[in-house]
Amino acid sequence: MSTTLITGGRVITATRDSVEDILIEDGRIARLGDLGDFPADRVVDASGKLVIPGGIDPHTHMDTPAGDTFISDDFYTGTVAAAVGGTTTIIDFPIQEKGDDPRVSLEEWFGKSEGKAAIDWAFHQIIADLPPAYLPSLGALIDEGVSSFKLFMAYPNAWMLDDGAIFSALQWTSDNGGLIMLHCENGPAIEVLIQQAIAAGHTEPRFHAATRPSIAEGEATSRAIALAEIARVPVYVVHMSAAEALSAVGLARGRGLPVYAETCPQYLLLSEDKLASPGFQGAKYVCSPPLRDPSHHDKLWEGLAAGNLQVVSTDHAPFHYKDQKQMGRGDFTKIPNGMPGVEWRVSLLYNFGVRENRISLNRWVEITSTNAAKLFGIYPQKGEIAPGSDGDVVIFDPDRPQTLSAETQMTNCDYNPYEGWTLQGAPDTVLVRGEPVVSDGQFVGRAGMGRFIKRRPAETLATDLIS
Ligand code: DUC
Ligand code: ZN
Ligand code: ZN
Repeated sequence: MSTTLITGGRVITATRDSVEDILIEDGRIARLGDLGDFPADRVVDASGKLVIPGGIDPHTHMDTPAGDTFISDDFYTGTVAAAVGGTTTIIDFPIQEKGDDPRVSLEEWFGKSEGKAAIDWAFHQIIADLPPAYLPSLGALIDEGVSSFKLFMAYPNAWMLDDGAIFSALQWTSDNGGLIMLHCENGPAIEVLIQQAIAAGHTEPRFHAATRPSIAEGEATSRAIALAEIARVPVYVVHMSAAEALSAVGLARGRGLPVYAETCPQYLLLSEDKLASPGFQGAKYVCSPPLRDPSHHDKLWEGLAAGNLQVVSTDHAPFHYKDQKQMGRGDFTKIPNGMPGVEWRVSLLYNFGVRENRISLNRWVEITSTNAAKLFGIYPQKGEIAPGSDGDVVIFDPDRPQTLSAETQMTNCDYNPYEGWTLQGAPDTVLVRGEPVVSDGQFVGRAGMGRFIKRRPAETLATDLIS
Protein backbone atom coordinates (compact mmCIF):
# COMPACT_ATOMS: atom_id res chain seq x y z
CA MET A 1 0.00 0.00 0.00
CA SER A 2 1.55 3.34 -1.05
CA THR A 3 0.94 6.39 1.13
CA THR A 4 1.40 10.12 0.61
CA LEU A 5 1.17 12.74 3.33
CA ILE A 6 0.58 16.39 2.42
CA THR A 7 1.45 18.55 5.40
CA GLY A 8 0.68 22.07 6.57
CA GLY A 9 -1.27 23.37 3.58
CA ARG A 10 -4.31 25.63 3.64
CA VAL A 11 -6.99 23.25 2.37
CA ILE A 12 -9.63 25.02 0.31
CA THR A 13 -12.71 23.15 -0.88
CA ALA A 14 -16.07 24.48 -2.02
CA THR A 15 -17.09 24.77 1.63
CA ARG A 16 -13.95 24.58 3.83
CA ASP A 17 -10.88 26.73 4.47
CA SER A 18 -8.55 25.32 7.11
CA VAL A 19 -4.99 24.15 7.65
CA GLU A 20 -5.05 20.36 7.54
CA ASP A 21 -2.74 17.49 6.69
CA ILE A 22 -4.00 14.99 4.12
CA LEU A 23 -3.15 11.30 4.03
CA ILE A 24 -3.63 9.50 0.70
CA GLU A 25 -3.55 5.70 0.76
CA ASP A 26 -3.66 3.65 -2.41
CA GLY A 27 -4.95 6.51 -4.50
CA ARG A 28 -7.71 7.65 -2.15
CA ILE A 29 -7.87 10.22 0.59
CA ALA A 30 -7.80 8.25 3.85
CA ARG A 31 -7.54 10.83 6.65
CA LEU A 32 -7.52 14.58 7.25
CA GLY A 33 -6.44 16.56 10.27
CA ASP A 34 -3.32 17.05 12.34
CA LEU A 35 -1.36 14.02 11.13
CA GLY A 36 2.05 15.40 12.19
CA ASP A 37 4.60 12.62 11.99
CA PHE A 38 2.32 9.98 10.51
CA PRO A 39 4.63 7.59 8.59
CA ALA A 40 4.20 7.80 4.80
CA ASP A 41 6.15 6.72 1.71
CA ARG A 42 6.10 10.29 0.41
CA VAL A 43 5.73 13.55 2.33
CA VAL A 44 4.91 16.79 0.51
CA ASP A 45 5.31 20.03 2.45
CA ALA A 46 2.48 22.40 1.48
CA SER A 47 3.13 25.11 4.09
CA GLY A 48 2.20 28.53 2.79
CA LYS A 49 0.34 27.00 -0.16
CA LEU A 50 -3.28 26.40 -1.09
CA VAL A 51 -4.35 22.76 -1.30
CA ILE A 52 -7.35 22.26 -3.57
CA PRO A 53 -9.19 19.38 -5.25
CA GLY A 54 -7.79 18.62 -8.71
CA GLY A 55 -9.36 20.81 -11.37
CA ILE A 56 -12.07 19.31 -13.60
CA ASP A 57 -12.36 20.75 -17.10
CA PRO A 58 -15.65 19.36 -18.43
CA HIS A 59 -15.23 20.70 -21.95
CA THR A 60 -12.14 19.80 -24.01
CA HIS A 61 -11.50 18.52 -27.52
CA MET A 62 -8.40 16.35 -28.03
CA ASP A 63 -7.39 14.61 -31.26
CA THR A 64 -10.65 15.60 -32.93
CA PRO A 65 -11.29 15.99 -36.67
CA ALA A 66 -12.34 19.47 -37.83
CA GLY A 67 -12.97 19.82 -41.56
CA ASP A 68 -9.75 18.82 -43.31
CA THR A 69 -7.61 18.97 -40.20
CA PHE A 70 -7.35 17.79 -36.56
CA ILE A 71 -7.12 19.47 -33.18
CA SER A 72 -3.37 19.83 -32.56
CA ASP A 73 -3.37 18.27 -29.05
CA ASP A 74 -3.84 14.55 -28.66
CA PHE A 75 -4.78 12.83 -25.41
CA TYR A 76 -1.13 12.84 -24.30
CA THR A 77 -0.06 16.42 -25.02
CA GLY A 78 -3.45 17.81 -24.02
CA THR A 79 -3.54 16.01 -20.69
CA VAL A 80 0.06 16.99 -19.91
CA ALA A 81 -1.00 20.60 -20.50
CA ALA A 82 -4.04 20.07 -18.27
CA ALA A 83 -1.90 18.54 -15.52
CA VAL A 84 0.66 21.36 -15.33
CA GLY A 85 -2.30 23.73 -15.16
CA GLY A 86 -3.81 21.97 -12.13
CA THR A 87 -6.50 19.96 -13.90
CA THR A 88 -6.66 16.25 -13.04
CA THR A 89 -9.82 15.25 -14.94
CA ILE A 90 -11.08 16.31 -18.36
CA ILE A 91 -14.37 15.46 -20.03
CA ASP A 92 -13.94 15.24 -23.80
CA PHE A 93 -16.38 14.70 -26.68
CA PRO A 94 -16.62 11.81 -29.16
CA ILE A 95 -18.43 13.07 -32.27
CA GLN A 96 -21.08 10.87 -33.88
CA GLU A 97 -20.82 10.69 -37.67
CA LYS A 98 -24.15 11.17 -39.40
CA GLY A 99 -25.68 7.76 -40.17
CA ASP A 100 -23.62 5.96 -37.51
CA ASP A 101 -24.87 4.71 -34.21
CA PRO A 102 -23.29 7.11 -31.66
CA ARG A 103 -21.54 4.18 -29.99
CA VAL A 104 -19.25 3.84 -33.02
CA SER A 105 -17.56 7.15 -32.24
CA LEU A 106 -17.31 6.31 -28.54
CA GLU A 107 -15.22 3.24 -29.43
CA GLU A 108 -13.05 5.41 -31.68
CA TRP A 109 -12.44 7.90 -28.84
CA PHE A 110 -11.48 5.08 -26.47
CA GLY A 111 -8.84 4.19 -29.07
CA LYS A 112 -7.53 7.77 -29.07
CA SER A 113 -7.38 8.10 -25.26
CA GLU A 114 -6.51 4.74 -23.70
CA GLY A 115 -2.79 4.37 -22.97
CA LYS A 116 -2.23 8.06 -23.73
CA ALA A 117 -4.01 10.20 -21.15
CA ALA A 118 -1.76 11.33 -18.29
CA ILE A 119 -4.75 12.33 -16.11
CA ASP A 120 -8.23 10.89 -15.67
CA TRP A 121 -10.82 11.48 -18.32
CA ALA A 122 -14.49 10.93 -19.14
CA PHE A 123 -16.70 11.51 -22.15
CA HIS A 124 -19.86 13.38 -23.11
CA GLN A 125 -21.26 12.07 -26.42
CA ILE A 126 -21.96 14.53 -29.26
CA ILE A 127 -25.20 13.55 -30.98
CA ALA A 128 -25.33 14.90 -34.54
CA ASP A 129 -27.98 12.55 -35.91
CA LEU A 130 -30.93 11.37 -33.86
CA PRO A 131 -33.55 9.38 -35.77
CA PRO A 132 -35.94 7.71 -33.27
CA ALA A 133 -34.17 4.38 -33.85
CA TYR A 134 -31.03 5.75 -32.17
CA LEU A 135 -32.73 6.89 -28.97
CA PRO A 136 -32.13 3.53 -27.19
CA SER A 137 -28.40 3.93 -27.91
CA LEU A 138 -28.41 6.79 -25.42
CA GLY A 139 -29.27 4.22 -22.74
CA ALA A 140 -26.38 2.02 -23.86
CA LEU A 141 -24.05 5.02 -23.59
CA ILE A 142 -25.25 5.75 -20.05
CA ASP A 143 -24.51 2.10 -19.17
CA GLU A 144 -20.94 2.72 -20.35
CA GLY A 145 -20.60 5.74 -18.04
CA VAL A 146 -21.24 8.37 -20.70
CA SER A 147 -24.22 10.04 -19.11
CA SER A 148 -24.43 13.39 -20.92
CA PHE A 149 -25.00 14.31 -24.55
CA LYS A 150 -24.06 17.46 -26.43
CA LEU A 151 -26.48 18.66 -29.13
CA PHE A 152 -26.06 21.63 -31.46
CA MET A 153 -28.55 24.38 -32.29
CA ALA A 154 -25.90 25.80 -34.68
CA TYR A 155 -24.11 24.53 -37.81
CA PRO A 156 -27.14 23.66 -40.02
CA ASN A 157 -24.89 22.04 -42.63
CA ALA A 158 -23.13 19.78 -40.16
CA TRP A 159 -24.20 18.90 -36.61
CA MET A 160 -27.36 20.92 -36.01
CA LEU A 161 -30.45 19.07 -34.81
CA ASP A 162 -33.84 20.68 -35.36
CA ASP A 163 -36.04 21.60 -32.42
CA GLY A 164 -38.07 18.39 -32.78
CA ALA A 165 -35.00 16.17 -32.46
CA ILE A 166 -33.67 18.25 -29.55
CA PHE A 167 -37.06 18.05 -27.84
CA SER A 168 -37.20 14.26 -28.35
CA ALA A 169 -33.76 13.93 -26.77
CA LEU A 170 -34.83 16.07 -23.80
CA GLN A 171 -37.98 13.96 -23.34
CA TRP A 172 -35.87 10.81 -23.54
CA THR A 173 -33.61 12.04 -20.72
CA SER A 174 -36.70 12.98 -18.73
CA ASP A 175 -37.83 9.36 -18.91
CA ASN A 176 -34.47 7.60 -18.77
CA GLY A 177 -31.85 9.87 -17.14
CA GLY A 178 -28.83 11.53 -18.68
CA LEU A 179 -28.19 15.23 -19.17
CA ILE A 180 -28.56 17.20 -22.41
CA MET A 181 -25.93 19.88 -23.04
CA LEU A 182 -26.72 22.42 -25.72
CA HIS A 183 -24.64 24.63 -28.00
CA CYS A 184 -27.01 27.58 -28.10
CA GLU A 185 -26.72 29.75 -31.20
CA ASN A 186 -29.42 30.23 -33.84
CA GLY A 187 -27.70 28.33 -36.68
CA PRO A 188 -30.06 29.13 -39.57
CA ALA A 189 -30.02 32.91 -38.91
CA ILE A 190 -26.24 32.87 -38.56
CA GLU A 191 -25.99 30.98 -41.85
CA VAL A 192 -27.90 33.76 -43.64
CA LEU A 193 -25.59 36.39 -42.15
CA ILE A 194 -22.52 34.40 -43.18
CA GLN A 195 -23.72 34.06 -46.79
CA GLN A 196 -24.45 37.80 -46.93
CA ALA A 197 -20.99 38.65 -45.53
CA ILE A 198 -19.17 36.41 -48.01
CA ALA A 199 -21.25 37.79 -50.92
CA ALA A 200 -20.25 41.32 -49.85
CA GLY A 201 -16.55 40.34 -49.85
CA HIS A 202 -16.29 40.46 -46.07
CA THR A 203 -13.92 37.55 -45.65
CA GLU A 204 -11.57 38.62 -42.82
CA PRO A 205 -11.59 36.95 -39.37
CA ARG A 206 -13.53 39.79 -37.72
CA PHE A 207 -16.60 38.84 -39.76
CA HIS A 208 -16.70 35.56 -37.87
CA ALA A 209 -17.84 37.55 -34.82
CA ALA A 210 -19.99 39.99 -36.81
CA THR A 211 -22.06 37.13 -38.27
CA ARG A 212 -22.70 35.46 -34.89
CA PRO A 213 -24.45 38.20 -32.87
CA SER A 214 -24.97 37.79 -29.14
CA ILE A 215 -28.76 37.98 -29.60
CA ALA A 216 -28.57 34.79 -31.69
CA GLU A 217 -27.03 33.13 -28.63
CA GLY A 218 -29.61 34.65 -26.29
CA GLU A 219 -32.51 33.52 -28.49
CA ALA A 220 -31.25 29.95 -28.75
CA THR A 221 -30.60 29.80 -25.00
CA SER A 222 -34.20 30.91 -24.29
CA ARG A 223 -35.50 28.33 -26.76
CA ALA A 224 -33.38 25.57 -25.20
CA ILE A 225 -34.72 26.44 -21.76
CA ALA A 226 -38.32 26.46 -23.05
CA LEU A 227 -37.90 23.04 -24.64
CA ALA A 228 -36.38 21.66 -21.42
CA GLU A 229 -39.18 23.16 -19.34
CA ILE A 230 -41.83 21.52 -21.55
CA ALA A 231 -39.96 18.22 -21.26
CA ARG A 232 -39.61 18.78 -17.47
CA VAL A 233 -35.92 18.02 -17.43
CA PRO A 234 -32.62 19.72 -16.53
CA VAL A 235 -30.50 21.26 -19.28
CA TYR A 236 -26.87 22.44 -19.38
CA VAL A 237 -25.80 25.34 -21.64
CA VAL A 238 -22.20 25.01 -22.86
CA HIS A 239 -19.62 27.76 -23.49
CA MET A 240 -21.83 30.77 -22.71
CA SER A 241 -20.41 34.04 -24.02
CA ALA A 242 -23.32 36.49 -24.11
CA ALA A 243 -25.13 38.62 -21.53
CA GLU A 244 -28.45 37.90 -23.29
CA ALA A 245 -27.95 34.17 -22.76
CA LEU A 246 -27.04 34.71 -19.11
CA SER A 247 -30.23 36.75 -18.59
CA ALA A 248 -32.27 33.86 -19.96
CA VAL A 249 -30.58 31.43 -17.58
CA GLY A 250 -31.00 33.84 -14.65
CA LEU A 251 -34.73 34.23 -15.33
CA ALA A 252 -35.20 30.46 -15.58
CA ARG A 253 -33.27 29.74 -12.40
CA GLY A 254 -35.20 32.50 -10.65
CA ARG A 255 -38.31 30.43 -11.43
CA GLY A 256 -36.63 27.38 -9.89
CA LEU A 257 -35.90 25.59 -13.16
CA PRO A 258 -32.92 23.20 -13.18
CA VAL A 259 -30.93 25.13 -15.79
CA TYR A 260 -27.13 25.08 -15.61
CA ALA A 261 -24.44 26.85 -17.62
CA GLU A 262 -20.71 27.12 -18.10
CA THR A 263 -18.54 29.88 -19.47
CA CYS A 264 -14.86 29.83 -20.45
CA PRO A 265 -11.87 32.06 -19.60
CA GLN A 266 -11.74 33.51 -23.12
CA TYR A 267 -15.29 34.88 -22.71
CA LEU A 268 -14.34 36.48 -19.38
CA LEU A 269 -11.00 37.95 -20.46
CA LEU A 270 -10.72 38.42 -24.24
CA SER A 271 -12.87 40.56 -26.51
CA GLU A 272 -13.87 40.64 -30.16
CA ASP A 273 -11.34 43.36 -31.04
CA LYS A 274 -8.77 40.51 -31.04
CA LEU A 275 -10.38 39.28 -34.26
CA ALA A 276 -9.34 42.52 -35.96
CA SER A 277 -5.65 42.02 -35.01
CA PRO A 278 -3.19 43.03 -37.77
CA GLY A 279 -2.70 40.79 -40.78
CA PHE A 280 -4.41 37.45 -40.32
CA GLN A 281 -3.59 37.22 -36.58
CA GLY A 282 -7.29 37.56 -35.74
CA ALA A 283 -7.71 33.93 -36.86
CA LYS A 284 -6.03 32.86 -33.61
CA TYR A 285 -9.12 34.09 -31.76
CA VAL A 286 -11.81 32.48 -33.93
CA CYS A 287 -13.99 30.26 -31.78
CA SER A 288 -17.75 29.70 -31.50
CA PRO A 289 -19.58 31.37 -29.94
CA PRO A 290 -17.25 34.26 -30.78
CA LEU A 291 -15.47 36.60 -28.41
CA ARG A 292 -17.81 39.46 -27.51
CA ASP A 293 -17.54 43.14 -26.77
CA PRO A 294 -16.11 43.78 -23.28
CA SER A 295 -19.51 44.81 -21.86
CA HIS A 296 -20.31 41.09 -21.62
CA HIS A 297 -17.31 40.33 -19.37
CA ASP A 298 -18.60 41.95 -16.19
CA LYS A 299 -22.00 40.32 -16.62
CA LEU A 300 -20.40 36.88 -16.89
CA TRP A 301 -18.20 37.51 -13.83
CA GLU A 302 -21.33 38.61 -11.93
CA GLY A 303 -23.10 35.45 -13.09
CA LEU A 304 -20.25 33.35 -11.72
CA ALA A 305 -20.25 35.15 -8.39
CA ALA A 306 -24.05 35.04 -8.06
CA GLY A 307 -24.41 31.36 -9.03
CA ASN A 308 -26.27 31.64 -12.33
CA LEU A 309 -23.12 30.25 -13.97
CA GLN A 310 -21.88 27.17 -12.15
CA VAL A 311 -18.83 26.05 -14.12
CA VAL A 312 -15.81 27.44 -15.97
CA SER A 313 -14.58 25.01 -18.64
CA THR A 314 -12.24 25.88 -21.51
CA ASP A 315 -13.65 24.44 -24.76
CA HIS A 316 -9.95 23.65 -25.34
CA ALA A 317 -9.67 23.27 -29.13
CA PRO A 318 -6.17 24.24 -30.31
CA PHE A 319 -5.06 24.59 -33.92
CA HIS A 320 -1.66 25.85 -35.05
CA TYR A 321 -1.65 29.33 -36.55
CA LYS A 322 1.02 28.54 -39.11
CA ASP A 323 -0.52 25.68 -41.04
CA GLN A 324 -4.06 25.24 -39.69
CA LYS A 325 -5.66 28.63 -39.01
CA GLN A 326 -4.23 29.65 -42.43
CA MET A 327 -6.83 27.44 -44.11
CA GLY A 328 -9.24 30.35 -43.66
CA ARG A 329 -7.20 33.06 -45.40
CA GLY A 330 -9.60 34.74 -47.78
CA ASP A 331 -12.67 33.03 -46.23
CA PHE A 332 -13.29 33.26 -42.48
CA THR A 333 -15.73 30.33 -42.66
CA LYS A 334 -12.77 28.01 -43.34
CA ILE A 335 -10.79 29.04 -40.22
CA PRO A 336 -10.77 26.04 -37.86
CA ASN A 337 -12.83 27.08 -34.82
CA GLY A 338 -11.20 27.04 -31.43
CA MET A 339 -8.31 28.05 -29.23
CA PRO A 340 -6.23 26.43 -26.49
CA GLY A 341 -7.09 26.90 -22.81
CA VAL A 342 -6.86 23.77 -20.66
CA GLU A 343 -3.41 24.73 -19.32
CA TRP A 344 -4.31 28.14 -17.87
CA ARG A 345 -7.92 27.88 -16.64
CA VAL A 346 -7.25 27.35 -12.92
CA SER A 347 -4.51 30.01 -12.79
CA LEU A 348 -6.45 32.58 -14.85
CA LEU A 349 -9.44 32.18 -12.54
CA TYR A 350 -7.20 32.58 -9.49
CA ASN A 351 -5.46 35.67 -10.84
CA PHE A 352 -8.45 37.48 -12.35
CA GLY A 353 -11.14 36.00 -10.10
CA VAL A 354 -9.77 35.56 -6.59
CA ARG A 355 -6.96 38.13 -6.62
CA GLU A 356 -9.17 40.76 -8.23
CA ASN A 357 -11.90 40.08 -5.64
CA ARG A 358 -14.52 38.90 -8.10
CA ILE A 359 -14.91 35.48 -6.47
CA SER A 360 -13.91 33.91 -3.16
CA LEU A 361 -11.38 31.09 -2.79
CA ASN A 362 -14.23 28.64 -2.12
CA ARG A 363 -16.08 29.79 -5.23
CA TRP A 364 -12.87 29.37 -7.27
CA VAL A 365 -12.78 25.70 -6.24
CA GLU A 366 -16.50 25.27 -6.89
CA ILE A 367 -16.44 26.62 -10.44
CA THR A 368 -13.17 24.96 -11.48
CA SER A 369 -13.81 21.56 -9.90
CA THR A 370 -16.62 20.71 -7.47
CA ASN A 371 -19.66 21.84 -9.47
CA ALA A 372 -18.54 19.97 -12.59
CA ALA A 373 -18.15 16.84 -10.46
CA LYS A 374 -21.67 17.28 -9.09
CA LEU A 375 -23.32 18.08 -12.41
CA PHE A 376 -21.61 15.28 -14.31
CA GLY A 377 -22.06 12.47 -11.79
CA ILE A 378 -18.56 12.00 -10.35
CA TYR A 379 -18.94 13.71 -6.95
CA PRO A 380 -17.51 13.08 -4.34
CA GLN A 381 -15.06 10.75 -6.09
CA LYS A 382 -13.77 13.91 -7.80
CA GLY A 383 -14.02 17.58 -6.88
CA GLU A 384 -13.67 17.07 -3.12
CA ILE A 385 -11.03 16.63 -0.44
CA ALA A 386 -12.62 14.16 1.97
CA PRO A 387 -12.03 10.59 3.12
CA GLY A 388 -12.93 8.24 0.25
CA SER A 389 -12.40 10.78 -2.53
CA ASP A 390 -9.72 10.14 -5.14
CA GLY A 391 -6.35 11.59 -4.17
CA ASP A 392 -6.53 14.24 -6.90
CA VAL A 393 -4.91 17.20 -5.23
CA VAL A 394 -3.28 20.42 -6.42
CA ILE A 395 -0.81 22.30 -4.25
CA PHE A 396 -1.17 25.81 -5.61
CA ASP A 397 1.45 28.42 -4.76
CA PRO A 398 -0.30 31.80 -4.57
CA ASP A 399 3.07 33.58 -4.65
CA ARG A 400 4.51 31.84 -7.69
CA PRO A 401 4.39 34.08 -10.77
CA GLN A 402 4.01 32.62 -14.26
CA THR A 403 4.26 34.27 -17.65
CA LEU A 404 2.13 32.66 -20.33
CA SER A 405 3.87 32.02 -23.63
CA ALA A 406 3.83 29.64 -26.58
CA GLU A 407 7.58 29.19 -25.98
CA THR A 408 7.09 27.50 -22.62
CA GLN A 409 3.59 25.99 -22.74
CA MET A 410 2.93 22.25 -22.83
CA THR A 411 -0.10 22.63 -25.11
CA ASN A 412 0.81 21.60 -28.66
CA CYS A 413 -0.01 24.88 -30.35
CA ASP A 414 2.26 27.48 -31.94
CA TYR A 415 0.61 30.42 -30.21
CA ASN A 416 -0.82 31.38 -26.84
CA PRO A 417 -3.97 33.56 -26.78
CA TYR A 418 -2.65 35.15 -23.56
CA GLU A 419 0.93 35.62 -24.82
CA GLY A 420 3.04 37.65 -22.40
CA TRP A 421 0.43 37.87 -19.63
CA THR A 422 1.98 37.47 -16.17
CA LEU A 423 -0.19 35.80 -13.54
CA GLN A 424 0.35 35.61 -9.81
CA GLY A 425 -0.15 32.05 -8.58
CA ALA A 426 0.61 28.70 -10.19
CA PRO A 427 0.29 24.97 -9.50
CA ASP A 428 3.36 23.65 -7.77
CA THR A 429 2.54 19.97 -7.22
CA VAL A 430 -0.29 17.95 -8.76
CA LEU A 431 -1.31 14.45 -7.71
CA VAL A 432 -3.64 12.15 -9.63
CA ARG A 433 -4.97 9.42 -7.34
CA GLY A 434 -1.96 10.06 -5.10
CA GLU A 435 0.63 9.80 -7.89
CA PRO A 436 2.68 12.92 -8.69
CA VAL A 437 2.10 14.19 -12.23
CA VAL A 438 3.56 17.65 -11.60
CA SER A 439 6.38 18.54 -9.23
CA ASP A 440 7.80 22.05 -8.85
CA GLY A 441 5.63 23.08 -11.80
CA GLN A 442 7.14 20.45 -14.12
CA PHE A 443 5.37 17.43 -15.62
CA VAL A 444 6.68 14.23 -14.01
CA GLY A 445 3.87 11.84 -15.00
CA ARG A 446 3.65 9.51 -17.96
CA ALA A 447 1.34 8.56 -20.80
CA GLY A 448 -1.33 6.09 -19.77
CA MET A 449 -1.43 7.10 -16.07
CA GLY A 450 -4.98 8.37 -16.52
CA ARG A 451 -8.07 6.21 -16.08
CA PHE A 452 -11.43 6.44 -17.83
CA ILE A 453 -14.03 7.57 -15.30
CA LYS A 454 -17.53 6.15 -15.62
CA ARG A 455 -20.12 8.73 -14.67
CA ARG A 456 -23.49 8.21 -13.04
CA PRO A 457 -26.70 9.22 -14.83
CA ALA A 458 -28.73 12.31 -14.17
CA GLU A 459 -31.05 11.14 -11.41
CA THR A 460 -28.12 11.59 -9.06
CA LEU A 461 -27.57 15.22 -10.16
CA ALA A 462 -26.95 17.54 -7.27
CA THR A 463 -30.08 19.56 -6.64
CA ASP A 464 -28.19 21.98 -4.37
CA LEU A 465 -27.08 23.87 -7.45
CA ILE A 466 -30.62 24.99 -8.24
CA SER A 467 -31.14 28.53 -6.94
N1 DUC B 1 -18.50 24.14 -30.13
C1 DUC B 1 -17.70 23.55 -29.26
O1 DUC B 1 -18.14 23.18 -28.19
N2 DUC B 1 -16.42 23.37 -29.54
C2 DUC B 1 -15.82 23.76 -30.74
C3 DUC B 1 -16.72 24.40 -31.73
C4 DUC B 1 -18.10 24.57 -31.29
O2 DUC B 1 -18.91 25.13 -32.00
ZN1 ZN C 1 -20.24 24.16 -29.14
ZN1 ZN D 1 -16.48 22.49 -27.55
